[in-house]
Amino acid sequence: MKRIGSRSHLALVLAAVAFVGLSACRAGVDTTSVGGVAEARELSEADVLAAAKTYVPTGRMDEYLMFSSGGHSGQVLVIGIPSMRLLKVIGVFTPEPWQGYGYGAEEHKELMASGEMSGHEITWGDTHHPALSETDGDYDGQFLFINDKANPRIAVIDLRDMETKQIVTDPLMGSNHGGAFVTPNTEYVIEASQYAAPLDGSYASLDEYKDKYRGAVTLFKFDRERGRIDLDQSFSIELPPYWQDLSDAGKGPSAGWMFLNSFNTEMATGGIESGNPPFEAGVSQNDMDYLAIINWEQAADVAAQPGKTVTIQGRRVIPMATAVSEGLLYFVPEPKSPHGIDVTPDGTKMVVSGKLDPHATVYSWEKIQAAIANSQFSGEDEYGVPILDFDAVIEGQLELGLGPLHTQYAPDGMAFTSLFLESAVAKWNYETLELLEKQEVHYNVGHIATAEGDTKSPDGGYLVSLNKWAIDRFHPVGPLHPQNFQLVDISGPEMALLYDSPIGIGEPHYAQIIKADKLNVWTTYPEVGWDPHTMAKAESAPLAGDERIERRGNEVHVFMTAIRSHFTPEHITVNRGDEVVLHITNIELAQDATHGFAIDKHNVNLSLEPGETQTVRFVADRAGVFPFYCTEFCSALHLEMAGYLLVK
Ligand code: RUQ
Ligand code: CUA
Repeated sequence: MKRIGSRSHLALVLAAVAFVGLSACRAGVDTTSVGGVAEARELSEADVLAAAKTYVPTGRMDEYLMFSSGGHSGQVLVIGIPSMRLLKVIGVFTPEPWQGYGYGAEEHKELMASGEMSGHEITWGDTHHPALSETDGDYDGQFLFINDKANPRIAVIDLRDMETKQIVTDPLMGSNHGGAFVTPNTEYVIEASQYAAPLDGSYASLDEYKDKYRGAVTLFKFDRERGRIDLDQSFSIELPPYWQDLSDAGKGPSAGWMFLNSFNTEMATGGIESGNPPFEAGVSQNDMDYLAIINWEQAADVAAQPGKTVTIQGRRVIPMATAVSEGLLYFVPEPKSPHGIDVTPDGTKMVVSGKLDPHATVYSWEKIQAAIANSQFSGEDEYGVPILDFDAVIEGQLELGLGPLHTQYAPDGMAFTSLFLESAVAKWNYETLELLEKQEVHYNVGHIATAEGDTKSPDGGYLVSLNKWAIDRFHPVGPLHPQNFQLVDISGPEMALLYDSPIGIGEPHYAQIIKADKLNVWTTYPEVGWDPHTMAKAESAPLAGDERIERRGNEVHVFMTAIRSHFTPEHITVNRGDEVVLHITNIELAQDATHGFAIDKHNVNLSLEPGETQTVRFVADRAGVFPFYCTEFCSALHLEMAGYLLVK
């Protein structure tokens, strides 16, 4: 870390601004002046400056919001920048009790059930890459998508209420990684497989790897009106059994195309226990792997033509041979075990960095197009995919340092690349291919995110380094260390580390940072009786005066309202074996007047936000007396906001 100026110099500088007249003394420390506090806390001038740049006084708001993956927590984190304050943990693939997500509401049960895979209920996810929806290559603040690497799925979050609305599965893939990424107008949400497996989900021995195992990329069609992915309009493209990694969509001149890198072009199958080379060695033999260049716009046309696709596990798939014959799929060599692929803001260049190669390789879109037009191929791979000539399509290579992974952008040709092995961020210019500076980070940086960094007009200003290890940065909390998000000031000629932000759930991978004023977030639901699942007022929502209990055969329907500080009704009496259906509306529209609804010993807990209505259905299978109560401290008489479920 850079330390500017000596302590005595600092004291002089700060003494000038100190509030001398009223200084109070605590053991000889002047706690009423900046200089006194800085001296007592041993803060350098750079420290005080960093604090001043990140401190957001009470009542003021952050300039940006960062949406970060929550890693294997399965959730999404919302963090303010520059304060780095955690604002929300959005329940996505994992139940989240405070939000009542996955604890009783029928709507959430359906959502969770839609994420079942191979007949298993899955209650976690490994979220890697959040993607904000875009309009004309710019974040539009409407939706957020995120992938689950472990169980190939994509979730859709509506940014009006920041709640998960949809989970779709990708049964073709064994696991996924290259996504979520969106096309410039969010026509498609893209997802690519990682570890190859048979697309039809069947068993195949590893001896048949080259024949039966496959990769794939799926283009999920997004219906912006409905705010949902439309599986009927979605399709996949079959790929060789390389392990696909990250992807990015073209923009500007490269709009309509996408880029997807891969490793394990060796098609190693591991087996250390039988004396075979372990994956880590087998997968890293080739000096070059392949960057896939895919014409998604034309692929969408091909997918719509009769006879051009096959159906596998209910999904439309363009076979590899068709992708080649239709000119949808090309490869270009990329150095060694690449990880990140990031298209420049103007869409003219594609930057690839390889874990085992110290360079950033910069491809020219113009040269790629020319090579495709002139069939300038250096050969084809084992599956007949044409390989463009490497030297014909690169703009150049720049040595950045050890273990370059991911690149983010700022204005004026500035690029920032994480260096995993060096624990540093390299700043360079992608126009002139000059390395400008490096900033140490702590430690083992994976992704980095810059403000509006994936748009056609990045803002610069801030960079967040999402570090894999924290080691000595925080007070120990046991062998499992917090994750460390480090905020870096990139507004000046030199980068400056501003803040360490421990994250108590892991392991976050990627994040995107959006200007806060682009978001249009609701502070209450628009109307009383709102169903966040359909994003409309529910016909069936009980309103004030509608409260009642109706028996329909074995079903007991309870129409309940919640308001500070009571539920109506307060007594629910049923017989053992009855099916209880609770319809509950929070009939208040006051900001922050959220009521919870928990039934003891039934694993039910709802969060009824202002205006919200929800339904819970369960069988009263045990006789007894079960209090129910509001779990949010909503008023002075919150403890009185309770009732009894009496099961006879
Ligand atoms: S990963 S640390 Cu995006 Cu899943 Cu690179
Ligand atoms: Cu409602 Cu406490």
